[in-house]
Amino acid sequence: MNHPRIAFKTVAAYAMLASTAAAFAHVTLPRGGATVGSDYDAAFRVGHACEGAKATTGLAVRLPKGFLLSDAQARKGWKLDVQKKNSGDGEVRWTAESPQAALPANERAEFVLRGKVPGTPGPLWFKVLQTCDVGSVDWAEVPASGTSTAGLKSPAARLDVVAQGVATVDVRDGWVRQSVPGQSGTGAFMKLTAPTGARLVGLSTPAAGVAAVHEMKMEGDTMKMRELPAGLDLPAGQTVELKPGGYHVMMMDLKQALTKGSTVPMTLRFEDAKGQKTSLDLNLPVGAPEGADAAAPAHQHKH
Ligand SMILES: [Cu+2]
Repeated sequence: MNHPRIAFKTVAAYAMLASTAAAFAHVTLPRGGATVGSDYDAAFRVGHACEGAKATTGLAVRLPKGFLLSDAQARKGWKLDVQKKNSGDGEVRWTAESPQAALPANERAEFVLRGKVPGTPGPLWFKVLQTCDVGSVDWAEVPASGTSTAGLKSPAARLDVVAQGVATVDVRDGWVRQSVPGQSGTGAFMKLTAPTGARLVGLSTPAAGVAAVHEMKMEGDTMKMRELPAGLDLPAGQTVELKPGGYHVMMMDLKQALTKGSTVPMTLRFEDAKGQKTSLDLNLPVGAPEGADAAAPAHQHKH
């Protein structure tokens, strides 16, 4: 399916979005999750976050219920306080003992703790208070439904507890570009990671008559998009990004204008190498999230 005229319009709009969206250094855990009941090293990635601050001076991780802490890694020059509870919650706190030990704004670091994850699958949310020489950020927002943190200003760090032997696909930062009345199509974007490899073979949404995965390619001097007939390959452990100007979910025959702030339900269907089929229900927010272009490597460490 070629529709170059739409492509040109959307590309222009994307370029504008990219230049206005601010990069944001969220506190995150690595993708891929943890298997039910396993011992897990939670390595929190911390970057610069506090407005106008020069360094991060403290990090306090509130442990979610069901996560049984066994250990926390000490940091040189940092005081470690561990408040352990048998019920599984509690807190681990690192505090820089001197300005020299603090984490400079232009550096990133991992803060590691270890514990046992629950025996039932589902997301675990670790709320993290990041304290700086000036101000603090509480990474404590949890989505009202689903697991997408897109649109949240200061999301908690998410850990997916996954069932053993089930091919799961991690979906992050999903969003749908808003549309105006009369507009027939728009795009949806997200980051997909399949720990053991999979293929995105289909998708559907009640918001559009047709939804398909497209790629964008220059043909001569024309940007064209076309449907990927065999679906989108998700190599094991690699994050594949659907983003403006690249792979995207093309939504055609929109049922109505998609306004910023609303959400769009979408079902993704996957198939693994053995032919096993899984599906995933998402609720994608409409509107480019703050930091929508943060995935571009050049922007990642900037404030
Ligand atoms: Cu398209």
